[in-house]
Amino acid sequence: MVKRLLGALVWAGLAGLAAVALNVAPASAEVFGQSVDGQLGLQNAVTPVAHSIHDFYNLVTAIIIVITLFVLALLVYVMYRFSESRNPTPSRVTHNTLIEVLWTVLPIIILVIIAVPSFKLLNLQYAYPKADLTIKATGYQWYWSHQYPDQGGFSFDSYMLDDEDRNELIEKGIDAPRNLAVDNEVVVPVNKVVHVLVTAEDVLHNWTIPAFGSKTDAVPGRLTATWFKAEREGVFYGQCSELCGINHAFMPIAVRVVSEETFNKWVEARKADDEDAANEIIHEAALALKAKRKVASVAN
Ligand SMILES: [Cu+2]
Repeated sequence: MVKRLLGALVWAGLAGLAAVALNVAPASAEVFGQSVDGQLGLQNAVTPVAHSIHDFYNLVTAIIIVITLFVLALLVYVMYRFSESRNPTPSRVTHNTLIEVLWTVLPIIILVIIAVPSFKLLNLQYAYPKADLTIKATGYQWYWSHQYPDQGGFSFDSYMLDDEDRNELIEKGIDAPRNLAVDNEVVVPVNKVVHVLVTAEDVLHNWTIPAFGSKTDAVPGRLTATWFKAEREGVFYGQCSELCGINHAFMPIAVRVVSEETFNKWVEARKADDEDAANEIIHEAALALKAKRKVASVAN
């Protein structure tokens, strides 16, 4: 009996691993910072926190699949083996010490296996390593305002682009995805620790970038925070993730990760209050990145 149980457990485990391998296949090796058609699993990770979230997600998914298949196998076996025709006289046994110990101890072990990496991840998310750059994000109905307090305190609003403005960019060769592209992107340097202080002026909003593993409620009258250290250049999109009214779906967040040199140039333009120059620097960075990707994909 115990041998059979173990056998079922091993099969469930193998099936679980296969399912996880299929499920977490990246959406596309090329696409970062947004979801793609037919995507399975999560958006590609670009920060230490996002990598840890993916590892934890894979672990928990594997455990869920193993348990589900194991219970399914037991149910099917019981329905077959102990049906009325195959087992007309039911057993009157009510206790089995070994099984009772197993179904108490095994779930405890599984919970500990989940709890250890879970608390480690929680700790990482709230570790806040020393900041190289601090940004303040304020949610409004229905746009975001971003401020750079340690770069002279300049600030700007980020509104979603309508189709007309998007097409203008697309004609210049710059990607501007629908419902994600904004007029003024948040710009940060690559491989630097960025703290984002988050708040709201009217109702609850939520500052979210899935590829960074960042998701923080923006609460009026309070300051919450998230941090990230982006490992690659590119543009990473997110959307307000706290239902905030009629245009909740239309207040996206775009974070452009650039080289330190480009970042400094952009900061100078922003400090000089020259929005056009700042956005020109962003557009150049976008085109350069696209050219680099094209060369890389041809080389592959
Ligand atoms: Cu909102």
